[in-house]
Amino acid sequence: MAVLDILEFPDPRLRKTAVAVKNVDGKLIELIDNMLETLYAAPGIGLAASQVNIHRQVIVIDTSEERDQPLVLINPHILAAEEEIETSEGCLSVPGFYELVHRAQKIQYTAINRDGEPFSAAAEDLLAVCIQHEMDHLVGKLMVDYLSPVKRQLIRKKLLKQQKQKA
Ligand code: QAP
Ligand code: CO
Repeated sequence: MAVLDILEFPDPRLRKTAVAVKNVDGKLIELIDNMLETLYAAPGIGLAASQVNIHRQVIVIDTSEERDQPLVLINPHILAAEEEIETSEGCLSVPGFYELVHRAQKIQYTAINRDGEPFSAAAEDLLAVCIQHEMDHLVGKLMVDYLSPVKRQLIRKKLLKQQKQKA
């Protein structure tokens, strides 16, 4: 297993649209396991394949306290969404920034799991928010897109400066 490099805003590769997975084969399971390792190492609660520059519809999430309940979503779809919630969100691709974002509080969704089996489930609160945040990554959308242009530009400048210092 390996910890993967995470792309950071405003990297244009974060804007790519992910394609649906056709087969859950050994190579995809290796990607999933590397994404989980990357998620736990960060540490984070959610990571989309787009963030590690793999443009396939794969998400890993763990919102559990003990960090022992990995959730793998391949080709996720939201069937229904209701109620509104405003949560302070972070993003591994926007390190150091937490901002309020409106999302649906409850969702019903379908996806394929790590064993290649389709399933449907419901999620609420933090898990529901996290699934919506990660699904946005798969269509090249970022949490900063929900902020005012002024805030987004400020975050962009600060991160670019930070990235230049690291390089
Ligand atoms: C998305 O984000 C999320 O800035 C997942 O310095 C987050 O795991 C959805 C992280 C919150 C809903 C609520 C962020 C780690 C992790 C940082 C993450 C950082 C270190 C973010
Ligand atoms: Co994110």
